[in-house]
Amino acid sequence: KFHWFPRKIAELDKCHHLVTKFDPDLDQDHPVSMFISFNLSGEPIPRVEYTEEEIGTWEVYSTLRDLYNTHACSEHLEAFRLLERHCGYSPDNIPQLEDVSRFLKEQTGFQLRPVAGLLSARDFLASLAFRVFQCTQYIRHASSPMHSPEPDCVHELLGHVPMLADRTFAQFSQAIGLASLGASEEDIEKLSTMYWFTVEFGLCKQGGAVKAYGAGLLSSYGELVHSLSDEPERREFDPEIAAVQPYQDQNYQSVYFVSESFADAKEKLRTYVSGIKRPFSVRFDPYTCSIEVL
Ligand code: H2B
Ligand code: FE
Repeated sequence: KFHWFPRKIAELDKCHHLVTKFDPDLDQDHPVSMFISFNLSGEPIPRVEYTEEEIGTWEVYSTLRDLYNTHACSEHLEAFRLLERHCGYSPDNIPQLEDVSRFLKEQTGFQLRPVAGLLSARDFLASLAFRVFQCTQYIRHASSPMHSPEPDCVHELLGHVPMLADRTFAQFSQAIGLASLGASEEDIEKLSTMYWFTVEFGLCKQGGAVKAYGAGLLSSYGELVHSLSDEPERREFDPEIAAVQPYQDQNYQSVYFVSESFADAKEKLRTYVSGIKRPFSVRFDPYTCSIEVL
């Protein structure tokens, strides 16, 4: 007997279990709470009119943007330029998820779906199997513009979105999602830890240097600097090891994993996933956006 999982994209409507409840005081002024539960039936993602204070918080954009030139991987930099040209990415504008989702759909087939906060690992990973990224639409509180304990649109739009525009990275993300479908609690825990050390805090080699591709790094000025400094330990990416490595969610990581390339990371992930025991295998059918169970 295995855990229920979505087989059609519409069933992602059942994958919206929030892990942490919103602080009701913060929630009130976040218009997103009114439309968190709409489906993927092709309706556009509602546009949000952000307040002046919120747009003020978004200005961390400029500080991060400057650091990307030396610290971000080339895939991120390249996509960022396109997002600035086509999706309203700029220091004084918070891009709209609908515009970004359309862009990603064209680049890699990924699409965004607005979500009200931190989801359970199982639900979050399941959506990746369908190339759906569940994305917050609200912005961190103005009192701490440089840090957010939960995902917010600074983290999603500056960290995750540019990477999801890369073909190989998109395949890597979907592969983690497919591996999670119907997996045991223990395997979900391992996949989610591996996700942490790659998609969130991963580093990669590029032209003789080490660069950042993890969204947790690319949305945090302090940790981005720290990750490439002399302080932390850097190890070669090995999914077996990354899946059980203890991690920090209160402080900067003391260990980072460095991939040779996304193609190499994808290949290593494939080997790792083939060792996960499930009484069935799955395949994504891109024509129907559904999961075939074999
Ligand atoms: N939920 C949301 N809304 N955004 C995320 O980035 C996220 C999540 N990441 N739930 C997940 C958990 C991640 O930490 C892994 C899979 O546990
Ligand atoms: Fe994230």
